Amino acid sequence: MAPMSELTRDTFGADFTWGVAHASYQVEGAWAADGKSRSIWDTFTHRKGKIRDGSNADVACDYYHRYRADTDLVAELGFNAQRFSVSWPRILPDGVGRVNQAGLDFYSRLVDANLERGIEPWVTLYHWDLPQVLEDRGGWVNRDIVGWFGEYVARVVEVLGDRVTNWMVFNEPCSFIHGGYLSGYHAPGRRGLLKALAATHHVNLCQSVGAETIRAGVANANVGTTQIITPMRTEADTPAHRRAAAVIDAFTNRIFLEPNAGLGYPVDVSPFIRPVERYMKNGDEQAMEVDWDFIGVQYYCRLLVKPVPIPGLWGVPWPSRDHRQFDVSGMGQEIQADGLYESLQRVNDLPGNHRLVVTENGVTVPDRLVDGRVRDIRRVAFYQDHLAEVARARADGMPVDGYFCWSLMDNFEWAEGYTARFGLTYVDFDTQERTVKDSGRWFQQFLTGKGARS
Ligand code: IFM
Repeated sequence: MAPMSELTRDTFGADFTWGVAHASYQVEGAWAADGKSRSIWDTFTHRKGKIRDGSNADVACDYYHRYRADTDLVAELGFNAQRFSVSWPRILPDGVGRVNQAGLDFYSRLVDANLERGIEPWVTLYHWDLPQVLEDRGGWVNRDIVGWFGEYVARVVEVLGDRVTNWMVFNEPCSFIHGGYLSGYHAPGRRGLLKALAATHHVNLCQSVGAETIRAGVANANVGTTQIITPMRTEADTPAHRRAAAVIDAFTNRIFLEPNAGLGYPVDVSPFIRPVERYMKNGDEQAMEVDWDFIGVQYYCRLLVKPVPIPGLWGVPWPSRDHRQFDVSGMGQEIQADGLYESLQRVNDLPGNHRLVVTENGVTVPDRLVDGRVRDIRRVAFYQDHLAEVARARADGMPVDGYFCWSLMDNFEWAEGYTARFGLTYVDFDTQERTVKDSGRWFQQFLTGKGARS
């Protein structure tokens, strides 16, 4: 593999997309402005004890009001794409039916702000902020959501489809289903295997409803979705370890990747997956198949899996900090760049002609603003190492044609609140002042040849 010092922007080709990513609830704030209704995250964060620092995203980065200046920053740093998500409760405050024009207007202005600066907007339709009114009707556990979601997507596409080409249906189904419906660690805070399996199936059906609705409304659409890919490792190579890793892998990766690729659910791997069949109707297996233009690969870490004493049934993912051989992020995630290559390869190996885009990759490290500067050298090294893996994947023939940093700026990190900073830009959440970190300047230098700090 070529060391990063030998890589330049040109290594990735002239058509490569260089972007930054963020999500509505994490940055927008304006939680009750201009006709928006509550999302499940508004409800969840306003409950005691759910968020590590007791915070919420009522204001967050105030991107709803500052998106123009923030989009200037995207351009200044040399990126040519900005990935953002649409908040369903801004568009349809009742979940379905009545349209909130002010909500649509916001995203329309945001799209224009990108295009005026020569930045391609990449739109995610769902990044976890379900309208609370729909959660009250069962949320992702209720199969009616397939129709609700189709209606929502159609409303967004009608307005943005004349200017937006690049679409992603979901952000990381595994994260919001496992967090929201299995462990209850994320909104809406429900717990239970059957709830999680029902939600998984409905999301998989919505993947194809979303893709079809976009294609019906947008000429030349580039249609994808995003998946978090978590490679599994074991401490030892025993049958019990391998079995545990296979079960966790099926639950975490395969159950979300394979149905859309026409491979069905991996029900034979574990009796904990088979109950998903309770939620399937005739024709669902075909209905879930999607011919993606691209699949967005999101990679943060690998997991170390240990078997637990229920022979052959289950395993436990275990953060690698026990392992002591890898650096770990501020959230205890193993930093191991070749896991990105492995993740790309895995998605590339699925049936279909999809291209690959790294739609999220980034790290939280303990940032400190000292004398107007954040010297986040570990984040710079992280990006260099991971970009080298993208270059390696391309050199080996994988069709990877874009890379999005998570994230443009520090923002609300779900249950971690504001304790975990992922940005290329430091945000002072009291004043809303932005300070580009050394990692942002490194990207600027890499992408434009100007601006790096010594
Ligand atoms: O902040 C999240 C994002 O919303 C989804 N992917 C992982 C990021 C970092 O944890």
